[in-house]
Amino acid sequence: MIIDSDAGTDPDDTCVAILVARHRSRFPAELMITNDETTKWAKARFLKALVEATGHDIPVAGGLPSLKKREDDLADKAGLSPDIEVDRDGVAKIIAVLDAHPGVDYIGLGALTNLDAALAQRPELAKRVRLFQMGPAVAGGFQRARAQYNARIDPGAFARVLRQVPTPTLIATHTTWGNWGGPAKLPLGVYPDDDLGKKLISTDRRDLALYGRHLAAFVASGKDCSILHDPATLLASQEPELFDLVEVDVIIDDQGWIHLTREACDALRCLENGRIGCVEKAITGWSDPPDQHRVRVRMSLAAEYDRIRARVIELLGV
Ligand SMILES: [Ca+2]
Repeated sequence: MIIDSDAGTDPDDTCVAILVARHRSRFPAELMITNDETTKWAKARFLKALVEATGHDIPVAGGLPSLKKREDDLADKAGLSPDIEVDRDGVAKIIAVLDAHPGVDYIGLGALTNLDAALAQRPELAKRVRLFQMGPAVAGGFQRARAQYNARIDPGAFARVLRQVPTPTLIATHTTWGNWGGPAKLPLGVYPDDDLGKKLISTDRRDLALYGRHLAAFVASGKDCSILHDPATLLASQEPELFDLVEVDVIIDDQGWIHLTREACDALRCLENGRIGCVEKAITGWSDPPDQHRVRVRMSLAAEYDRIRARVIELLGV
């Protein structure tokens, strides 16, 4: 397993790193690599310190710097990323892990810049990648005007990787499906004043305390909560029964949107009542997708929010 994370902005990646470090037999990660990285490797420094705080050991390496050339991130500004040395050869390490195994679960929690670079060097390794990717959003079914963050940060890399690896699993949860007037408190949200948030902010455990400080900094930056998108994506690799998954053909465009093909719309319409609520707007407002490469994907139509949240809390050992 490889975890490709943009830890240091939204604390949901922080949660994943703790889960993986504490449960090596369940999540056999051989590498954590960073994407959307800063020019000072703040994300790798943060992840390395976080893994160390769990009392376990997983190799951490910095990935390619973000196209945005950002100097720091939220965790760095909040003083959570110590000035330590980190490996910066993440792409070479991805290749080494893929070379060593016939199949590797690749947990994509941000941009796909690193995997794209690895596959550009060694395209024959694509068939070994079992990709579980958080996002993206379906065109016509997302409330925001811009494509989902993980896809738009490096949309070329995103499209190339999804076209190369065998049937990627794309995990969307409530906000990625559009956030059309959902409940006031999101079921996968971690709020500073809910049961989990309060424990994180008052804990003595070093790893959870870092998560709590990160959450506090995130909320202070203007967000209501951190949503457990990334832990849900990690769980999808081991417990797919927590999701309603369907296999369809889609088009990935150059901005990071996915478009349903006509055949995908027809197949989705044939599903039982209630299963396609999350893509209903995309289906009713459907128009011809751009004429590009078709990609077979497995995408989530629903997620067992309460079970996912309970599982995360159990595995955190809060
Ligand atoms: Ca992330």
